[in-house]
Parts: sequence; C-alpha cells; structure tokens
Amino acid sequence: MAQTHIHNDVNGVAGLIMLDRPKALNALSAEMVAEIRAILIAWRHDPSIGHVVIASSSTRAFCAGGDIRQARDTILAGGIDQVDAFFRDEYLVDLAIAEFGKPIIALCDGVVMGGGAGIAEHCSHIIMTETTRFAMPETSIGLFPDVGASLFLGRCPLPVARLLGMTGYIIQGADCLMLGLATSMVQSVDIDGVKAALLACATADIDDVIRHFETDPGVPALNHHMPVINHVFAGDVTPEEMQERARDLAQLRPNDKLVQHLNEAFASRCPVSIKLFWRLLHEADHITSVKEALSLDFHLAMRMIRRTDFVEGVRAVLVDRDNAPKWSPERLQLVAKSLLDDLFNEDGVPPLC
Ligand code: QUE
Repeated sequence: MAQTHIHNDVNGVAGLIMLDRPKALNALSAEMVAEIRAILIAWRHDPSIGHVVIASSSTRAFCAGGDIRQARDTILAGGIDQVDAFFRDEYLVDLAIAEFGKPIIALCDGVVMGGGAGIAEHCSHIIMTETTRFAMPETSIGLFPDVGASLFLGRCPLPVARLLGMTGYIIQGADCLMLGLATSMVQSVDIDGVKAALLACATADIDDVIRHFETDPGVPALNHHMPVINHVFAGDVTPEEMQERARDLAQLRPNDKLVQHLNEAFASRCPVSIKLFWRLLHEADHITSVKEALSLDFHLAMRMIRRTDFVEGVRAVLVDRDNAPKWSPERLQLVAKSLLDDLFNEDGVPPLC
C-alpha cells in the first residue's frame, strides 16, 4: 500500500497538517496536493476548528516545491492532462489557504521553495527561522515563479521581485521578514515548541504565543546587496539590459557572490522563463486577488509545460543532474516578443475554477 506523505490531527480547536516526505524535501506529489485540499475543505466549514498549523516532519525542509519529476514522467508517458490537473489542484490548495477565513500558521524551517512558498505565503502567519532558505527557482526548470508569486513577490520592491523571480536567488528568514515574506522569526530549535504551543492554545491567543517565541532576526543579508540589486534591476530595463549590467559589474566586482550568481543565472536559466516572469510582474500589476493571480498562473503553466524547455529543464536539474539544459530558444536575445505575446494570449484556456 502506498504510504501517505500527509498527516492530519486535531487538538482542541487546532488542526495540524504535517508534510512528511522528508527524502524528497516534502516535494508535493499529486496525491499530497489532493489530500491537503480535502483536509482544508473539510476544516473550512467545521466550527470546531479555530486555526490550522502547517508544519514539516523534517528540519531540513518545509517544502521544496511541486513534484516536478513526477510531472515530467507523466508528460513523457503522454499524460499532459493529468499534469494540468496537478497544477490546478496545487493552485486550488494555495487558494483554499488564502480564502480559509481562519488563521493558518506555516512553520517554515529549512527549505521553502517554489510550491512550498506557495503554501507558506498565502497563510495568515508565516514563521521563519535562521535556517530558512527561501527561493522561487522555477526559471531553472523552464517553468516560472507561479503559485501566486506575482502577488507575493510583487509586493516586494520591484528590483528585489525581479532578482528573486528571474534569477531564483536564495534568501534567508531575516530577509523574508524585512520584505514582508515572513510575519515572524523564531529560533529553529524552538520550532517544535512553537508547534506544540499553537496546537494547545485558543485561537485568540495565537499572536501572544508567537510573540513569546519571537527572536531578533538580525541584519538581513540582502541589505548590503541593495546597491547591486538596484543597479541591475531598477527602472525600465529589459532582461537583456539586466544581463549586460551584471556582466559589466563582474569586471568591477569579480569576487561579489551576488554578481557571480546573476551572471550564472542569466547565462544558464531558461530564457523564456526569465522573460516570462519579467513580463508577468508588469501584466499582474493590476491584480489584487489571489484567485486572479492563480488563474493567470494556471493559464501560463498550462502553456509552459507544453514547451520542450520544461521537460528539458527538469531533466537537467533533477533527473540527470548535469545542470546543462539545452534551451529553445537558447538566449534571451532570441526570445521574440511574439513568443511572449502568444504565451499570455488567453484564447482557449479554461478557467482555474
Ligand atoms: C526548481 C523547482 C524545483 C526544484 C528545483 C528547481 C521544485 C522541486 C524540487 C525538488 C527538490 C528536491 C527533491 C524533489 C524536488 O526542486 O519545484 O523531489 O527531492 O520540488 O530548480 O521548481
């Protein structure tokens, strides 16, 4: 019998959803997404549930994203419709969290990436630690920062949103707190204590309980990178120009880790993905609801998973692990505006819900 990677439990007025697939850093399979959704639907209208805690069984990861290896295998087996359904279910989990109407607290220790960020960022309380590593890495697999990232990255300063979404830069808990991507910081050693206290408390006492464990986040590492981030990403600038600025900076600051990351990212990540997210931040500028943001993501995801770049990107990063994807087109300069126009064109796409 297949073991389940999602556990749920009720203690008093608190519901617990535990992600328990530690060997895959809690990467969300189609089955896991369906189970989480069913639990949230049951609890939403259950008056005995006052609040929900989402936690991981592992200190290494809250959640590393969607199970994109499974998605790739399913595509190669001819099951693209099943992959559409996976993305729909994943986004409907994010939507159910956003629209839950009662507090949901995400305990984000360790890796919080891609679909994991999608779960965390729509919660009312997002608790991070000094071990939190947050990123939206999808441009490395020919996808794009989805799960509502146009909203939650869109609330960051535009240069930072571009850095995180276009290049997959990894930031820490203190950075997330500064950017509004976390609501509190606690120490990693206290995560089990926070969980136990939240499962034992009245819903009205959540904020007091969290405050009791809160710790000084320290100086965000991103702070001293802001001059470079603004230099490369601020203003009315195209991805090609950003890449040029990063190249020029490499001459001036050859040992700067962020500058190195930018040059590697622009050289190795999927050109269509990079340009798509650059444009998404502008297209989504008027979007304020999670449902609208996820509907646009669903539309774009259905288009992107049908491109060869997705299967190739997952192969290079997760299957063969050669980190040498062959993108099509292979450079930013070769991604025509008409290609992006076609991806954003809404003809013939079914709604998310
Ligand atoms: C981009 C992604 C993901 C990724 C790497 C990327 C992603 C994801 C995983 C992942 C990590 C560890 C595992 C696993 C999957 O990696 O979404 O099964 O054990 O889930 O560059 O979007």
